[in-house]
Amino acid sequence: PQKIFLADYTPPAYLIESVELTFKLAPTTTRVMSKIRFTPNPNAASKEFFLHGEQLNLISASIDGSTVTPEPVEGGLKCDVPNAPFTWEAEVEINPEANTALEGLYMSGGMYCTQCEAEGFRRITYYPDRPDVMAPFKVRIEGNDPVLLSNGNPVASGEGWAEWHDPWPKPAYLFALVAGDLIARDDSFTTMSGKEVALKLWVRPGDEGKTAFGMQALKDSMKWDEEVYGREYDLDIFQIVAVSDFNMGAMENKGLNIFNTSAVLASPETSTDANFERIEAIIAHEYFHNWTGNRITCRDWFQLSLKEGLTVFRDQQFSGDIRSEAVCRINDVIALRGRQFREDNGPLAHQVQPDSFVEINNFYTATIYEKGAELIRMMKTLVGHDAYYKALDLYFSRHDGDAATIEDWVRVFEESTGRDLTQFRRWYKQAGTPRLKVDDDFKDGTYTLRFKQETPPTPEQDEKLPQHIPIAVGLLNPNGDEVLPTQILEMTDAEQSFAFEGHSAKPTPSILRHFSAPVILERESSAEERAFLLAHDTDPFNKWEAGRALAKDVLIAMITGEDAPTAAYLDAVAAMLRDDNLDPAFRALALHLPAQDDIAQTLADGSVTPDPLAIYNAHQTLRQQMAEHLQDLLPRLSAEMDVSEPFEPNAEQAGKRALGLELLKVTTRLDSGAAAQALYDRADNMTLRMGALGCLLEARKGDAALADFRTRFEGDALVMDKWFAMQVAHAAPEQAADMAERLTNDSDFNWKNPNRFRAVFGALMMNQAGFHEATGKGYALFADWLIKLDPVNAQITARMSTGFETWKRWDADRQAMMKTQLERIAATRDLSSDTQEMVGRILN
Ligand code: BAL
Ligand code: ZN
Repeated sequence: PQKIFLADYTPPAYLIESVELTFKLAPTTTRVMSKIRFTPNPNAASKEFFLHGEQLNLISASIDGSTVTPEPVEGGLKCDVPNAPFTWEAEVEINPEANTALEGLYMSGGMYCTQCEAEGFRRITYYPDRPDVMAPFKVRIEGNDPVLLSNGNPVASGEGWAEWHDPWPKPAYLFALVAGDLIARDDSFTTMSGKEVALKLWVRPGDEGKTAFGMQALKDSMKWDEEVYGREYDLDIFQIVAVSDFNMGAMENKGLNIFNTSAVLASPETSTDANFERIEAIIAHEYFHNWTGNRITCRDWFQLSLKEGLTVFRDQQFSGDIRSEAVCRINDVIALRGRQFREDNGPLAHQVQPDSFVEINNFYTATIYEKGAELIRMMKTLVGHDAYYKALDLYFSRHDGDAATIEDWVRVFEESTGRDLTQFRRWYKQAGTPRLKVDDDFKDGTYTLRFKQETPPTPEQDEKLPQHIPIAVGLLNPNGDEVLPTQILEMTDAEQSFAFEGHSAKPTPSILRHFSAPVILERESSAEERAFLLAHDTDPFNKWEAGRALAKDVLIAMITGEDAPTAAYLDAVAAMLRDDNLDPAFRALALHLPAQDDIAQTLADGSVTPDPLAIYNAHQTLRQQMAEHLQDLLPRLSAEMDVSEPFEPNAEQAGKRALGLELLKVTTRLDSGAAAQALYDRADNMTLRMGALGCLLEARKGDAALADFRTRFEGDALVMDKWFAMQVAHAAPEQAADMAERLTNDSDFNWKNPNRFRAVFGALMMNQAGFHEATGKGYALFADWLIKLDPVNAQITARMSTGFETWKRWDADRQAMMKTQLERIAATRDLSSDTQEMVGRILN
């Protein structure tokens, strides 16, 4: 496979004035007719006419009406063309039914759908499939399906045909087509300038009952983007389609978003609170792309974070505004640490703006998305609220209609705010998570914080320069009163001190409030100080962080055989739980133990080889100690968390359920699952049902509930995904791989469906002690299935190969076993370039 370099970017040789496509749909022999008006690009040096094309059967081609015979070349075709505007026409045949990669035009359960980002359009017809070639599209679809959809506004339709027109120039990756037997939830939205927009959420018959929440989330998103960013929708209609076989969560095609069913269908009986929250965020995310991604798109795929980082940041803001900001921020940071820090501290670490790639599909990563969002957040913190929105206004007005770059984005901020962001640009170009070491000093009333920053080497980047880090700091006096409200310290040097004068006693610092930068804070701290901050910090993020740090101290001390501050932790948790002024959602988060992966990474960071079983056992022990310590509190608190009102997926009810279920986990350690079984039996919503089932599985008492769960939900694919995933997620370490294997033999294990494959193998990856079980059977099983999936769906295979990305973290035996499996995958005949790239990078 060939590497592509950012430095090699050249403008397209030809631009497009208009595109007309006609689809004659047939499952194995779809014909696509294209009529494209090209014009030479005056800014391009090259005059070579190259069109991308993969797996296409060219039937005919002509230029200005004269038949031509293009030259087939690697990845497409070339042709001699006039040195003036011309019309290219072509007819190709494609086979949607044979398309298991789910890129381009494919079939999902008898319905036609498309996925074109990043490079799927070249599997539909010959085209300059690069994001900087933008054009308005007219599409005619002919087919037997009752519903025929494409981007933009409907023009006309009749029996067996429909025509669509998208007036907004767009790159091919935003093209979409859907045809099938679908049913719509209809609604409408009046934009801020009074324009009526028709809204349609299309699903398969039978799923209509799961569309109300998604529609409401869409309307909330449209309103929010008007109110907060001044962005109005720009077509007569906005449509969402739910599809069962989909590689991603969802896709922001102009005016016609296509969603994985798991990211849009919701009902209380089948979806958990976490599902509702995720669905709301993804609907918002895809909708927000209409401006940050579609109206302003990316010049090339090295700029992917331009649209993804910004759009994730916007969806995080949205969720924070309509739910609890503090709880959303904590959850976002948990996800960032769990995925992005793991990536950034292993062989797959890469820049937010990469310099090169082989397969762009491999760069839809937590670094591009979540770290990218953190960079936007830091820019906002540095310039302030008003300046941020002023810069965004300039970005939208200056770059509307452009295929822009990250450099364009940063320059807008510089020009709008007058700040020099030269050093800040390093965040886009330096991979790796900075370590921020802090110590302090108190003398003559002056309190001093001394910071040192260092970013460890990452692949192909040994040397790192200091980053521009916004550090939000507050100070508390010994009584727990805040004596310095949050200030933003700007660290730009490798070492830097900040002094705070006029303190009569040494204050306690609250550092990196709100997680103001994506760094790992390293500070020696006592259990007393952590407990003090958990009790008194006014910043909810750092209040939670103090409890988490204390829990980590306990777990790590248990593992390394040192004195664990268990009593201090348990007392602090009990005090926090008793505080009825605290949001139940916050208390639930504070009760949640740090992930086992997080503990492993912290140990490895400190040059201690982690033992997955020892980490698992420490978790178990601490949970048991928690149960014994908290048992007096449990009955009252659990009763208070009962929600008597009808189910609503709002933050308030969800918070109560979350805390109730955290308490149930604790209770289950004392009653062997009696309360969990009772809850399972009376649960009328999926949040409680699944929470109770999880507890029963942990107590190894889940057989009856599991059987009942299957009987209830056998025909519901999304719920059956949960049934598969939970059994692996909650399996004991020595049983997880066997369980996964057994489930692959289940008649409902439809492994070509990405959701089902991920349910089993995603859960195995996440069950750390199970995946890393000492005999290596988890590794072997996982590799077997990646090898099997690769020829069917390379994108999912490559993405899931990240299960092996931590291999260098573990002991010599495990390293050797993981390496053996990685090499076995790498040696597979005809391995996709996607998986080759990933496995190669993991091994290096
Ligand atoms: N653009 C791919 C799906 C998403 O990030 O919205
Ligand atoms: Zn996105």
